[in-house]
Amino acid sequence: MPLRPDIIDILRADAAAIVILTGAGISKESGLHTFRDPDGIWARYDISEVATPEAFINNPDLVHHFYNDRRAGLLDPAVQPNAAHLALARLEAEWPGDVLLVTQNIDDLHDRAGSKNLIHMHGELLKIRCNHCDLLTNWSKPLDLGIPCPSCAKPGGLRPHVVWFGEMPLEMERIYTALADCGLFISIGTSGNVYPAAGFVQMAGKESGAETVELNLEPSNGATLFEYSHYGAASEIVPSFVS
Ligand code: BJW
Repeated sequence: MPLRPDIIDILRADAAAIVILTGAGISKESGLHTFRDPDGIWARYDISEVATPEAFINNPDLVHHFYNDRRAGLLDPAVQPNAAHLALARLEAEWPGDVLLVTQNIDDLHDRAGSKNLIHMHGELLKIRCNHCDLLTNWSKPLDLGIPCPSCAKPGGLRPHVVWFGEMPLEMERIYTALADCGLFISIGTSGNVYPAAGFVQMAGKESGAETVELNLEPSNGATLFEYSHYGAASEIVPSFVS
């Protein structure tokens, strides 16, 4: 259904709790690649070779190369939060009720834009963790197998702090609680291919009675599950929807 122009004002008056899910599309205009678009990351890499625990066991050098490249790309000074990231940070600061931003993105553009109540459900590119001692460390350099853990000093255990296929996304209990309590669920820049995130719209809408809105370049896999939708570039449609 086309977006109702007054919906955000009605919900603002009710101080409804909002849960926002973002995906790679929101960072596209900041200069980062999406995954499944024709020019996306999975057109250049085989998912099973870089984004599974088995890939890291079989070919850790390739997996480190993949994330080292993306880390360097994220740290390029030209890559900055765009108008959509900034609009969501403003919404959180100004909205009379709770706003939880759940991102599937491992970039830090929401953090840099100023969002505070933020969950990185698929991890963070600028963090690594040690498989031996579980230490989580901020990391902005290339990583390789030979680097010992800064805490336990053992080699070979450091890995990107990201969630691969078959691994449990982060902070799921907090996300499910927020979905059960929200009055509005907004999905932005995600193709709806990857679970459990692709199932959030049904939890918020059918199970919790929230209004559901999709803001994306094109209809996602789950487009028919949303009550309202608006299609276009995130940097244009997100600021105009939330302000
Ligand atoms: C624009 C735009 C512009 C372009 N403006 N828009 C059923 C239930 C539960 C699990 C499964 C299930 N069936 C299968 C599973 C397992 C699996 C899965 O989902 N597989 C599918 C392929 C079917 N899921 C998992 O393994 C997950 N773990 C798990 O399920 O644990 C058990 C569990 C069970 C029950 C409850 C809880 C847990 C883990 C998934 C890990 C995903 N990891 C990746 C890579 C790691 C991080 C990284 O390297 O970055 O995460 S895959 C990749 O896809 C990445 C992304 O976060 C994720 C989603 O991609 P996203 O963001 O949607 O990007 P695209 O490219 O697909 O879409 C971009 C969109 O933007 C497009 O629509 C464009 O049109 C649009 N766009 N420009 C606005 N300017």
